[in-house]
Amino acid sequence: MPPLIALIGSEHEENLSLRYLASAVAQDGIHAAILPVNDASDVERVVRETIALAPFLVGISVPFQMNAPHALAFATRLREGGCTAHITVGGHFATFEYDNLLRDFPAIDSVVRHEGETTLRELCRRLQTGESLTPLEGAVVRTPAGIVDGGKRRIPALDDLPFPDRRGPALRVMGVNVAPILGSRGCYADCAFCCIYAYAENADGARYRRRSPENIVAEMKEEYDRRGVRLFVCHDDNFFVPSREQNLARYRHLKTLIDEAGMTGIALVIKCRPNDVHPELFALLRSMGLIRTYVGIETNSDEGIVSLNRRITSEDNRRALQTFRALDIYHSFNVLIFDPEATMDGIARNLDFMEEFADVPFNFCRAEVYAGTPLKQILEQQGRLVGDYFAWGYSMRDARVELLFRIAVTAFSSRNFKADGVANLNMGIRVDQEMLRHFYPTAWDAAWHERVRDFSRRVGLDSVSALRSAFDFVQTVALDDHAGVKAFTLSLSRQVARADLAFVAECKALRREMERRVGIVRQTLDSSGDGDTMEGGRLPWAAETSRLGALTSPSGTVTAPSGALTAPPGALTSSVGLDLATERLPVPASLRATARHHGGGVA
Ligand code: B12
Ligand code: SF4
Repeated sequence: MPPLIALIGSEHEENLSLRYLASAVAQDGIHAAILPVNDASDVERVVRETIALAPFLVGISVPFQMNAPHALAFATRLREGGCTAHITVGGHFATFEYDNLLRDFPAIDSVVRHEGETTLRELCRRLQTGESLTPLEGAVVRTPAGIVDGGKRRIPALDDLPFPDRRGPALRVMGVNVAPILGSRGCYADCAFCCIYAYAENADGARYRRRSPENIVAEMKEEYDRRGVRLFVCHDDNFFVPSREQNLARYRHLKTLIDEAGMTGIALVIKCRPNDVHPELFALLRSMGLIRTYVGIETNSDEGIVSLNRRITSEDNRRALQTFRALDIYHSFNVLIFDPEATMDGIARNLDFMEEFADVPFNFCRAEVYAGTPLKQILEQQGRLVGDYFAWGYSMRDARVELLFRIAVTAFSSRNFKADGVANLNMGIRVDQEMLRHFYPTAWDAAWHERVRDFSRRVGLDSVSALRSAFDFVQTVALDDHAGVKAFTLSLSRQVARADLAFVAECKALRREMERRVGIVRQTLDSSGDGDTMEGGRLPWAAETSRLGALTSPSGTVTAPSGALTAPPGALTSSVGLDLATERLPVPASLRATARHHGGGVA
């Protein structure tokens, strides 16, 4: 038996953080069991499984600020259960909050900061040999004498890393095998609210690093041949550099390599900034199988663009969306209509933009405060930061904007923030529609496409209209008219909830139609021997429909210690747009923080 460590984290899809770490330690002959904890119901079982495995190290991934308390509570439960292994944590959140974590969670022995491949290998080596753990570059370690910060470790060239561990079958969505993949890490931009920028900037190395096209294609080819992957979800936070010529050169080369490798019929999903969207580049990507782009609009207000440090213009935003429209490339976006400096004028401009592009699935929310970001620093310096390191909050400078935010976050809490809320269903069905168009072209036709797009348009227009009525209300209401604000908010919330009921019903009907269309094609494939049998006789992504109450959800299974990934319950085999995207917005944890400091929201 090789020496064993256990890696814990959510695995809604293949968790590249853990899988890069697993392949890193495998270079030293260490086996990493990957134990997913996707929700609270997994915790006790995984604690038992981890202890039973008796690893010499347990690594817990803590990327998300919003659910960090749960991830960290896992360490405490392990100790309570008698686990004696070295417990280390890593990830975006842990990278910045290491001092708070080591202070507040005695179960944790160390925090690995920034990218962990090399540091984890070194930590494992020292634990195996009994060498002193301090100082350890890239880690902050608890010792009996105190906490020792080993300083930063230089991050490696991405081509030098082994490919992530792809044990188990690929996730299957709509009968198509899917794999997340990373062609780059970091981002060249420096938006004030962004923890990706903060994380990359804080590390010892370049803020934006890319793999060579050769290296990427070698991994894709392995996935294409061995696990039959056809949809590659590129988790690059930004697929481009700010140079049209360089982007064209890189992706022309990538296309040549993909063609030479004989990979046909593949599809790609990417993310980008508006200023990098050029017709020629996206026509090229479309020819390579691009089926969906998340484009970071974030704000179309002039003040927002400045205060969020977007370094783009509202013209860039409009041009990007017009380019996608002209090329008929599916895209979606998010708007941070609320930020610390937001004005009523700026919100009006964002509403106009959302209305103009209402057929594009979008969501809207407040700019949240993440550890390590310039936004956090600015608010702190201004004495405006409230809450704690798990959930920061602030009040907007303009009291009417703050009031509008509180009304909106209440009225739209289900539509915008629930995993199965209408905003996510809208994005989900549009991605599934693109899957259908790409992988089952005979099941697709223009009239059907227009029906699905019309659904999106009506959802978008409904959101804009409800927000506009709140906008008009806050322009005139007396700020101390609490009863009036409460009555308006309740009435708007009911209005949005009523509309949501109808949208959910319509989305369900569209999904049934989509299932019928894909089902016909797959039956033909199955009977000709070209297809494969549907699990349980129904489409894998029909779980989405079950989430809406139409079917019984399949019993959930998670990765066994051996690491075989099978579909997690319900939601997760359903829709790429819904579950593989990072478009889901934070539950309004900020509101909880604000509520603590301001005596509650409006409702
Ligand atoms: C894929 C992804 C998802 C997937 C999750 C996939 C899964 N694990 O099952 C989905 C779509 C489900 C998702 C959901 C969400 N996500 Co997300 N997601 C990402 C994304 C795009 C890529 C993650 C990844 O694979 N990175 C590549 C790996 C190689 O890098 P890494 O994660 O940094 O890991 C390295 C180091 O951090 C370190 N490390 C990490 N963990 C550990 C553990 C140990 C023990 C060690 C030693 C080292 C270590 O070593 C790793 C290798 O170098 C990141 C952005 C990003 N660039 O990371 C956002 C990101 C992590 N997500 C984010 C957010 C906000 C969310 C959501 C809250 C969105 C929402 N509102 O619903 C949800 C939360 C889900 C939940 N479980 O609660 C934020 C987190 C911000 C924060 N600080 O809190 C990020 C940074 C994006 C962003 N800026 O918005 N997400
Ligand atoms: S462009 Fe996107 S990923 Fe890059 S810094 Fe801005 S918000 Fe972050």
